[in-house]
Amino acid sequence: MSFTETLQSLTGKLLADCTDQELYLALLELVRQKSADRVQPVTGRKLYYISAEFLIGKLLSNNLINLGLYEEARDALAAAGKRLSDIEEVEPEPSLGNGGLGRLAACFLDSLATLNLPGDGVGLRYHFGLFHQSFEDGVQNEKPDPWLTAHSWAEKTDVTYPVELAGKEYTARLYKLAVTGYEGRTNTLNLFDLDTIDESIVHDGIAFDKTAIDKNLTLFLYPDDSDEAGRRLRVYQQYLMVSAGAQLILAECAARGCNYHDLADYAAIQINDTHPSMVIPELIRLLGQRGIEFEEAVEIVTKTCAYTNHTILAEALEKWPRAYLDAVVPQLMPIIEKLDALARTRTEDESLAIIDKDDRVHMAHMDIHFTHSTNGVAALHTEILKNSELHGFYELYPEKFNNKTNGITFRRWLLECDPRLTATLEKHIGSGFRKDAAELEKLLAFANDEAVLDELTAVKKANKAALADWLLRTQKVAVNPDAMFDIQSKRLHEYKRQQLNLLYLIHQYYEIKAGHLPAMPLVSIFGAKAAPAYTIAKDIIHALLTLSKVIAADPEVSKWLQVVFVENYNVTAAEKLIPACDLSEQISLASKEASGTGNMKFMLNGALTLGTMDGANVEISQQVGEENIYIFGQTSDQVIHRYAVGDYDPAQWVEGDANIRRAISFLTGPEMLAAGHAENLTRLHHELIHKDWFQTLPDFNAYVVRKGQALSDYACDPMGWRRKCLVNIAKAGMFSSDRTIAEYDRDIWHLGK
Ligand code: 475
Repeated sequence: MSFTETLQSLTGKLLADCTDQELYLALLELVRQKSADRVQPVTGRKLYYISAEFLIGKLLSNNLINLGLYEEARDALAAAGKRLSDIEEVEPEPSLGNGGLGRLAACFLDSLATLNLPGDGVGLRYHFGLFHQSFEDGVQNEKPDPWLTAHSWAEKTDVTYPVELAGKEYTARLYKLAVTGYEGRTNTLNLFDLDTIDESIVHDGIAFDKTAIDKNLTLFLYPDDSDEAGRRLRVYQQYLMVSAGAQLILAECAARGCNYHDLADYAAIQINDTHPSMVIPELIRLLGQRGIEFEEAVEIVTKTCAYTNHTILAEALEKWPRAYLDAVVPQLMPIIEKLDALARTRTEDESLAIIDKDDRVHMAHMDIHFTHSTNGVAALHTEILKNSELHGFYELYPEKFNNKTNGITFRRWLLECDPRLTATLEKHIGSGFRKDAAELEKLLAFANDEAVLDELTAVKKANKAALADWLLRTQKVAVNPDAMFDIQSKRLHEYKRQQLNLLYLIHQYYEIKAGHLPAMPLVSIFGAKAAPAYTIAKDIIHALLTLSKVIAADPEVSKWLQVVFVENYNVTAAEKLIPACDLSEQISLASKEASGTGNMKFMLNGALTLGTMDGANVEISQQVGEENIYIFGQTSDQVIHRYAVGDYDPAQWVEGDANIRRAISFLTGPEMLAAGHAENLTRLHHELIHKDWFQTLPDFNAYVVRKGQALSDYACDPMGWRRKCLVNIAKAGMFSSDRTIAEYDRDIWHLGK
């Protein structure tokens, strides 16, 4: 049967007569059948990547690519007058993650299946992913973001497990979502849910009654945790995930012949940050029910589990008040107490205890004591964990600490999002890079080949035109595609310093007004969601939206400068933005961004990085060489020192520097107040002058200079710029998640053995 005939047999009609919706469902069914053919039996150790988030994004095109069906599908549809890109739009995006941590989990699943490794995900089937963001009157507005339709990728199964929450029994149901590898096997993402969830209890945006657990437990990805009921709900969610997950793991291993004593020969469990940490006591509890004594259970669990840390920000390290756990998971508390007592026999250092003197349970501490591996996600991050944040643990267990620098799947972040670049690369270096990312280095041979550099420039130009069309269609803004496209897209957080970019833009506004024209017109594009309760983050969004209006209304400035804030940044939007970027903003305060993965995506797509020596920027800089990246700002040692001394006073920087003073004052000046809200602008102004916890001001001048350099290189040395872009693409190979996963397997998991 031809591809067209296969699709027609699924729809029961000629393709030309089908709606996009019908074609979408037919393709979904086809993917389902083809991916089922690639399920393989498991032998030896199998990985369970347990994570509260899997930011998988839309799956249709990704699955078609991985199954080798993309071109056929596109051509068959085209022959019937249909466009695959229109059909992609029918699919709702599953936004089952907040940002980096969740997207990393999705990339890892892709690489596991591609490398033919047995590795499944375990998580929750949230009914609504991360909220849908819109801007109303310059302010972020949140609405639910449904993705579950009658026909969804996640298939309901008959498998259920009992889970006891606050003394009451609930039934967790398993849903399975096929994870296709590129020319590889099919693995599974196991998502748990309750049958009793009631979507109709959501009201006024994303508000809902937080007490009715049977109705709300899996309604939302991370409900707002700014009040107590919300935080408790998070514990409920986490326990549902780990208890059902642990029961699934034990059942699967038993079915393969495991007698529980040898669990570590059958399973490797990766704990993705602390959200799944309760899997440790839960497994000990379940092993106990199966006749295994506490001491042996501790040993088995330690051998089976490993922990990844994704952040050093203190507020993100989970510490649950003991009273919450007593209320929600009383069955775990005796075990956690015994683990605390056992940990205290290994060290006298009170700061390494699991239960502290204020009766808070430190989830990360439990992970480090009772797993065999703790890893950071980029070289600098792991060094900071070892030398400062987790230094006491490192002294106690040096052998447990290791680094696994993050990576991204090139199937989604190159083949799918940038078909033009993929085709150009293939023409010159063959298609080996699709499976072996290191082959991208072959491109270096063309670093001085003008024809190839011209082709790369043409690709970027076409991608920028495509982004301009998309912005016009979806955001109703027109941009000049001949300007330099500068993009900062990531979650809105003060440590990521969108406010530094904001101050730069204000600075440029003044410079242009004073007749100091930049080398190039600049379009500065932002994409970012702020947590609903994160006031200052929302103020930064407001300031950027307001500045965008002020500049647009000023013909003198708008010729040179435009600020665009893309609504509802998600994976789908990222796939449009990244291939069209010239300059990638990775400007976190050094020491604060554990790794970053957007930085890798932009580089792979031929953007140059403007960044601090933070997270994986350090490794990017090592890969490309300092002449092919724009680095600025304080080093992590300087930052850590400044925090240690504790004498940072932003007011001194404001007093001592006329440019800083001018830029900050503008926030509450007449232009901004006329276009925005005094409350938000004043609060942000106050925060920057009196607190500036993430040290924006000490890096301001270096940032202005370096960004000016990038603009003038782009404008005045196009050949040099293009060569730098080529080097960035060629050197991106090390940031493939295939490399990352191979390292996890080599050092931690030993799968299939
Ligand atoms: C880092 N999320 C990035 C990425 O390793 C890094 C924490 C608490 C509650 C909810 N979400 C979180 C994170 O900590 C997170 O996303 N961390 C990020 O992990 C993957 O690249 O630098 O910030």
